[in-house]
Amino acid sequence: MERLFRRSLPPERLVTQEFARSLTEITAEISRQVGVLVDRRGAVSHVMVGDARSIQLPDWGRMRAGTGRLRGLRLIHTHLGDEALTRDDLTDLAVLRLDAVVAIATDSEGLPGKAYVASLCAANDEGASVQHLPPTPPALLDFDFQRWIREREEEFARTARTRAVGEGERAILVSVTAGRRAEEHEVALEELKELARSAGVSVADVVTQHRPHVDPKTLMGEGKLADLVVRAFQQDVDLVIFDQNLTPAQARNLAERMELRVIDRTQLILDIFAQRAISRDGKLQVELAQLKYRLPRLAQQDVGLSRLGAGIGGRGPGEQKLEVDRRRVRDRIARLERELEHLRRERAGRRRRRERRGLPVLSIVGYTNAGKSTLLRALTQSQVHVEDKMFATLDPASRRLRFPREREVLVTDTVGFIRDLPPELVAAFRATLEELESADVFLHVVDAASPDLERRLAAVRRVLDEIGLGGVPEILVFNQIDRLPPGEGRALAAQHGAVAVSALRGAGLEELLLRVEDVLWARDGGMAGRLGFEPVAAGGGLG
Ligand SMILES: Nc1nc2c(ncn2[C@@H]2O[C@H](COP(=O)(O)OP(=O)(O)OP(=O)(O)O)[C@@H](O)[C@H]2O)c(=O)[nH]1
Ligand SMILES: [Mg+2]
Repeated sequence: MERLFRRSLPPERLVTQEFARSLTEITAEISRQVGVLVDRRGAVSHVMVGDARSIQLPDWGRMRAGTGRLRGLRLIHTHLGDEALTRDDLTDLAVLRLDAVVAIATDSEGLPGKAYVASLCAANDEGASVQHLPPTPPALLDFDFQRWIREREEEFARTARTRAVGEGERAILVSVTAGRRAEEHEVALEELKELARSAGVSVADVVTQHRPHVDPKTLMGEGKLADLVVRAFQQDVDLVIFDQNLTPAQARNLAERMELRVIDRTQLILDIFAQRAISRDGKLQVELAQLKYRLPRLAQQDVGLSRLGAGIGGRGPGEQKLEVDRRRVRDRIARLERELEHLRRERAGRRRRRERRGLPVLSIVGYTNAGKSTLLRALTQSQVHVEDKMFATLDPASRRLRFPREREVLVTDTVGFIRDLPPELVAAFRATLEELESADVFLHVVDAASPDLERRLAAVRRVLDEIGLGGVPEILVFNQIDRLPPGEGRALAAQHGAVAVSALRGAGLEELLLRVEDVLWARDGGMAGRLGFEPVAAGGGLG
């Protein structure tokens, strides 16, 4: 085996008959695969022995090649029989960005049979990223290897350049489910795409897997994971986003297997929050949520590193540095919590003063992107920020709204809700959500055109319940009815006892205001009766 290290190839050859033979001879002798990694000068840098069916490459976690570039090493190994490249071979090719992978068949006399060669190429329109050469004996692989590899690298550099222009990060979205119904799954994926778009990430590809049980280590099965690795290379993505929340261990396993940044839906949402936060409160809350999310992951990283400590990877942050990191994160969390508590008290004071002035508070709540801010704008002719992105609003905004008879209310708009938010995240936004505690009535805004309406409604009510505000009176507002066929929005709203509006077009607002008056003041004046108001649920005047 040692002597393999002393072998070398002429720099202009991918492989030679003689070189191949030195590998197949050993393979025939020991009935195991034998492989070498060869650099561009033709020198052997690693020698590996596998078993009869596969061969393991050195673990290069930390030595990842830069994007758009090849590693400058090719894998030349033997197969016991005449067998094409395996999925493992192709995965190694993609993950390690090898110059090429060559499998040489070993014949019954221990001589080289055909060589199977694959190399990476920039993803073309057909999506092909792996190029196979026709199987031939190694002796016939006599093209100019140096030139061949140079052309490939130039092609990579070209595609890397074209995509750097005006494009954000690219991601593959992944969803692995067990048990969820197909239609529900579809909706969840659409939402994930929407979240990605809101974060400024472009979606290169979507991969889904449905299995009886999710794998506790990596969620997806071995084969699917290997496919994902190849696709990630093919699409030249920067990261992979899972719809399912990943445990720290899963996130690490996946990142290690793919040598790519792997995040989950929660992290994506946190990222959007971080991009949006403007107020001091908002910024502190996002940072707190991010740190709380990171802390257990730091601990996890530590376990990983001590395991790797014996071998490669000793150059990474050591045990001590991580301990320091963890302590610093904990200190920072404590500081942020103190500061937020201080801001919270200030806000509570402001709220009390407001309450003393006796203004009723109407809080707009609802799923993200339902049109809450648009409704605040429409009701109060104000210029709050509206955008077709999830979580456009992070900081609460309040505006006065005047009713007849000198009556005034305060309308507040705040961060939207979303399904399956981890409790830590909700906790981090306590300060903002507390704003809702002074609400006399919720205007619960629903995007009536959403295919997912019922679930969104339920998700919002669940969060309100969780923060102890499930008992506050609610006026259900079915917004965006202009996006539905005429009459449909109103009918749908009527089914749910909701007011149908189009905040954007200003339709249905009068009915909404009447309903508000009714809920706020009916008890002490019978307002509704006098204004001739009829509840929408009864179908009065709508449709
Ligand atoms: N067609 C139509 N679009 C609307 C209506 N109301 C809001 N929109 C659009 O929906 C998108 C989201 O509106 P926002 O008011 O920002 O929604 P939001 O609920 O405040 O969203 P977040 O703050 O992100 O939670 C914007 O593009 C609005 O123009 C409506 O009645 N009809
Ligand atoms: Mg908003």
